[in-house]
Amino acid sequence: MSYQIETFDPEIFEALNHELTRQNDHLEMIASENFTHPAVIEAMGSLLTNKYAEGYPYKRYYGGCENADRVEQLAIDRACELFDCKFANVQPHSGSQANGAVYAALLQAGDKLLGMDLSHGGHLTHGSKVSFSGKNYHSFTYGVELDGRINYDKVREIAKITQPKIIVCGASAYAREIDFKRFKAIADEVGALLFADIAHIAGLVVAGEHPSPFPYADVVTSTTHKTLAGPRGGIILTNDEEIAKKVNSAIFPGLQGGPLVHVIAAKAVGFKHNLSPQWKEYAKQVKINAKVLADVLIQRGYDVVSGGTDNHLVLVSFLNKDFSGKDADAALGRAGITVNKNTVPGETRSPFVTSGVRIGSPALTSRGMKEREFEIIANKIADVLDNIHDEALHLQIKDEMKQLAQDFIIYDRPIY
Ligand code: DSN
Repeated sequence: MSYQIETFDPEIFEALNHELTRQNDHLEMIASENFTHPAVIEAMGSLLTNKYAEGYPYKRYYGGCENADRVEQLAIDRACELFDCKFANVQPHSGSQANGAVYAALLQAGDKLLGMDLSHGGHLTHGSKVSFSGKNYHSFTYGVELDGRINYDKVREIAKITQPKIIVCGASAYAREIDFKRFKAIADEVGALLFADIAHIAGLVVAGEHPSPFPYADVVTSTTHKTLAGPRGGIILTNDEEIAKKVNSAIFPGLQGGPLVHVIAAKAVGFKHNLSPQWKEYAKQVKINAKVLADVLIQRGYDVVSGGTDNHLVLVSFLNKDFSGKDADAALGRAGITVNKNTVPGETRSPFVTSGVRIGSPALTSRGMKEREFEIIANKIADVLDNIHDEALHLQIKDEMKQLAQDFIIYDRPIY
């Protein structure tokens, strides 16, 4: 098959082909990455990229939006059906944009927010001082205990002292269930709004494999590309009409201009995928696979934070080892297994070095891998970590992992 890009821009085409080889040959275990449905990629590569559609369906600032209206309304309706809520904004270009819009809608500059500390598994946009969320607002943080779990009594104590206007729950590196009901009770007690960022777990939530933030959270955001396996982008959900109106104004014209109509189409296609009966099986398998990973690593003597996982990821701590998360990330990379270095509870090293890695199951589960493959891979991860300086072994494992990966190919071309 030939593509226009092949002859029009051979340099980019070559990079795309190398990326196809990388995605097929390596084992992708970054917990926030996934393989999207080829139909999602088709929608993203469609002619809808040509259209300006500022505004919202049937209330646009430009003509010729009838197809954009249909596409966006379908995305909204499917998002509401999927998350069982009344209002959805599908225009955020990313999860960070979605979070920024929630703050812009519900806070004034300088207002207090309470979110999970980035180094404890939270997110930059949950109040980190290097992000707009910590620069524009007065942010406070809660964290996890040394056992890797949120202590809800402590969150309550901090909330009572700091009196935030909004409490953010949700995480990027937390392996246990989030108790939205407890967060809501704390928020109610201090008169705060509850904002749940479910970017990491949304794919599990919609399958009933993690409790839903509704009806507890006042507003919910997610990315669409992590466990949801859709296109790269964000969404904002709520059951509150007033909040929905404020959020819509905060996204457009507050923070963004023209929506990415091609990406909104891809979100709609992704939601259709999430609404299919097969999705529930997928989400179940994501959790089973993560648990196999945790169990094997524990059997092999590794310190799995919080002693296991309830979701799609496992955090492994090397606090008691003479190598860092950065060393482990590099060694696993040499072995064809892509993970990311991550801070862990009780961290002693810098955020660039860290004492842990975060390993996720969503992407390989999308490739069709199950318990058997995860057991093999988890043992290979342990082999690499046991022999962190043995580069020859890492390269040998890379060949073995490439062989394994060949039986689970999703894409046979870089463009759909
Ligand atoms: N960068 C994402 C993650 O890896 O969790 C969060 O935005």
